[in-house]
Amino acid sequence: MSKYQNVSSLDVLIVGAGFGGIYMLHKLRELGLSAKIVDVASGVGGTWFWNRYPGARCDVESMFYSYSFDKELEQEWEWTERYPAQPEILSYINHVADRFNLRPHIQLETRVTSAVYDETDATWLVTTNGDNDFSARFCIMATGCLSAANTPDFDGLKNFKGRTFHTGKWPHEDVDFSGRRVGVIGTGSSGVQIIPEIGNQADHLTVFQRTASYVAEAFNRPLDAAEKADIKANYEEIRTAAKKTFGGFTIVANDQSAMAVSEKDCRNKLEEGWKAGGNSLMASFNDIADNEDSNLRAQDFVRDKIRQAVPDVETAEKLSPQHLIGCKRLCLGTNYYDTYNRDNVTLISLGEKGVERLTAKGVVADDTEFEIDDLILATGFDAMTGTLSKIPIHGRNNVTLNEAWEAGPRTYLGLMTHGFPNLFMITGPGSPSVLSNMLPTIEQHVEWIAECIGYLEEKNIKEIEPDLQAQDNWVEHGNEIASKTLRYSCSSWYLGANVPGKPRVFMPYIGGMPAYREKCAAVTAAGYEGFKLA
Ligand code: N01
Repeated sequence: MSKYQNVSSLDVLIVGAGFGGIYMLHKLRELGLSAKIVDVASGVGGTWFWNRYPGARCDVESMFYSYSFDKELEQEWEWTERYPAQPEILSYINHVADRFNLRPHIQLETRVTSAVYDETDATWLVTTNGDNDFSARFCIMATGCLSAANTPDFDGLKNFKGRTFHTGKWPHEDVDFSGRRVGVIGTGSSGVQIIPEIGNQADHLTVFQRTASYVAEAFNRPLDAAEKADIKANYEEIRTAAKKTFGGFTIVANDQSAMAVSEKDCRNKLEEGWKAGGNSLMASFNDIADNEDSNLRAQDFVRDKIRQAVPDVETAEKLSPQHLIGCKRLCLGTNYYDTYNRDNVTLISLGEKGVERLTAKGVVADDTEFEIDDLILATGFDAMTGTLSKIPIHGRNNVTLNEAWEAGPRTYLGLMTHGFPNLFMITGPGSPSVLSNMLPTIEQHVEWIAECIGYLEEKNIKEIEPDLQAQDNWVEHGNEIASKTLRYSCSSWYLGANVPGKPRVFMPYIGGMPAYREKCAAVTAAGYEGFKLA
C-alpha cells in the first residue's frame, strides 16, 4: 500500500496561513493555479494566531504593518492605535481571508509531517497528520521567521506543579493571574510586553532576567481620524518612499553621525527620537547601529532614562544593559521600567548559573528557591529555521534540508536552496526578513515567487533550482557584510545564539531592502540568473 493516502493533486501547496501564506494564495489564485494552504493552527494568522499573550503588540506602526496590494482594502480597514495589538492584527488577517474568498482553499488543523521531492516527476509529495496528503508541482514554505517557540531545557521543568505558559503558544481563553504568584523568565520583546500586564494583575511577579534589554518607550496612542485620512490620501507616496529605506520603514533617519555633533546636541536629538516613540530612537542618527562611539552615546542615553525611571539604584543597575544598543532587536515597551517600582514586582538578575532548576514549587536561581504559582516562559523562538527544521524535507538524492543546512542555512536570495527544486521560502534566511518591515517584505517575496511561477508556466519549464555557485556567492556576500556590522558581535537570535547547539550564522540578509529588491529584480530580468531551469 502506498504510504500516501487520499492524495490531492495541486499546482502549489503553501505551508502556513500567516501574512505570507495568505497573500501567496491570493496571488496564485489570480494566476489561475490550483493552490491550497495547510496550517496546523485552527485559524489563520500565523505568528499572530499563537502570540496572544497579554500585551502582545506589533512594534511597526499599524498603518504600515498592512498589505498594500489592494487599494480598496487599504482604504476600508480602520486601524485604531498607532501600534496594533494582537487581536486587531488577527481581525485584519481574518478580514483579508474573507474579503478575497480564500477560506475554501485553506485547510487548518493540519500538520505537514514530511515533504519529499519526486525527481522523476518534478513534484513534491507532502504528507500530513490528517487523512489527506498532497502532490504539488511547487511547494511554498510560508512558515514564518518567529513561529517555533523556544522552550529551554530547564532542569526539572516537568516537576513544576503550577501552571506553565509560553508567550509564543498562549492559550485562547483568558488567563487570570489575580491573586497569584507569577514568575516570568525572559526579558526580550515578549517579556517586555507581558511583564507590565502581569505586574498589574498578579499578587506578586518575579522576573528572572538573564540579559537586560534596551527598551524604548513606544508612546502608543489611539489614531485620530484626521491622521488616518491623511495617510490614506497619501498611502502610495509614503509606501514608495519607505521602500527606499534600509528596512522599508516610514521612519526617516537623521542623516548625520552621532559623533558629528556635541554631546549636548547629541542628547537633544536622542531625546527627540525617544519622544517620537519606538524605533525612532535608533533613527536619531545614521550610525548608531554601525559606529561603536555613536552607539555608546545612545547606550548612555537609555541607561540614564532607566535611572530616571527607576529610583532604586540597585534595580536600575540590574536593568541597565551593557551590550551594544540595536545589536539585539530593540524592544518597545509601555511602562516597562516603571513596573519595577511596584511593590509586588521583584527583579532577579540571573548570575552565571542562570536558572538552576525548577522544583515542584518554583524556580531555583542564585541558590534560592522562588516559590510561584504560575511560570511564564518568554524565552523566544528557534528563529528563522526552527519551523522548517521540524519538517522532514527530502530534496534531490533524498538529502534532507537539515543535512543541507547542518552548518547553518544556505539559500540563494533567501528564496530557494540548492538541491530542493521547486521549493520556495517566504522571508527565508538569507533575505532581509526580520531586519525589515515584514509586510512590504512579504509582498516583495510573494510577488517575486508568483512572477517566477507564472514565467515557468508560460515557458513550460518544469523545474527551477538555484545553482550551487550562485548560492555560495550569495551566502558569502551575506556573511561578509554581516561580519562588518556591530550586530554580529552579540548573542542574539539573529545569530541563532539563543538556542544551544544551533550553528552561529547571521541568518537575515543585512544589505538592506533597496539593494535586495534591486538584486531580485536583476535576477528576474536576466532570465532567472543563478537558477537552473529545466
Ligand atoms: O524572544 P527573545 P522574544 N535562561 O529571544 C531569555 C519578535 N517579537 O519572544 O537575552 C534564561 O528576544 C533571553 O535571555 P538572553 C521580535 O522580533 C516582536 O522576546 O538570551 N533566560 C531573553 O531575555 C523579537 O526580537 C514583538 O540572555 C533565557 C528572552 O528569554 C522576537 O520576536 C513582540 C533562556 C528571549 O528573548 C523574539 O522576541 C514579541 C534561558 N535558558 C516578539 N533562554 C513586537 O512586535 C532564553 N532566555 C513588539
